[in-house]
Amino acid sequence: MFIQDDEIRLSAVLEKPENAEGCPLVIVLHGFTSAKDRPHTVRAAAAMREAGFATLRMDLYGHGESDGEFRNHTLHKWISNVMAAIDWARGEGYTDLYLSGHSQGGLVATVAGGMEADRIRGLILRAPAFMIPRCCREGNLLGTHIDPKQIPDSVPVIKGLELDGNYVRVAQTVCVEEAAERFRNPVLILHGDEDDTVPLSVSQEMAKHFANCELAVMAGETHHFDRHPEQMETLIRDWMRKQR
Ligand code: FER
Repeated sequence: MFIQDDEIRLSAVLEKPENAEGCPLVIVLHGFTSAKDRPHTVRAAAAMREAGFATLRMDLYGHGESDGEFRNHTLHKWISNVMAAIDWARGEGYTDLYLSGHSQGGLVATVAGGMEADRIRGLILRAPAFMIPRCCREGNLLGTHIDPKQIPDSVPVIKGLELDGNYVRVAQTVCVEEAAERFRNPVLILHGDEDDTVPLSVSQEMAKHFANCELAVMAGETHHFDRHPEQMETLIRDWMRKQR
């Protein structure tokens, strides 16, 4: 299935729980260089359905099977994609909407949640990369160093990939703390204490900016939730059952 964000087609998978009548829906976002079909994202969505929520896993601009080139993606484009998915879901009759995201997708879920604080009932964030705006202001992109005041046209990042300098320009101006403060509904953050892409301290600091946030620290877990996936599923399922 595709959702349109103007001329951009976004590939998405809608999956329903048993007894789907009137159920809430979670829009599930992947991270930087990732996609909706990665095992840890598929498993997180399955746990949400076990708690009675429908899930919409979507590929964002320049990722997976959606339109756009990787090098041209920005946080603004991803935020626009999420707003398009929210509009799509409302058009389908879903009124109880939640956002979930991994890493860069968790950052974008937070910013979109702050913008749509009146429409989004809760956030489920896995290893959210809240520090991307700060890293871009400091000129540090996953270990690649640039002059943050003289942004190059092209920035080499991981896996031989390049980003357009506009990625940095956009990220430098995103204020995730303000977005978190606008969001008053419940938030669950899952974060492993052996995450070496996004340090646990990033979530510990940001948790203070949400009105209603539970931070579940997962001992021995990494950025990709590959060590204790059952524990991740249990934490998600139990928290989400409490929301219904
Ligand atoms: C960065 C740190 C983390 C960054 C991106 C990420 C492009 C995203 C990680 C992920 O989504 O898994 O400095 O810059």
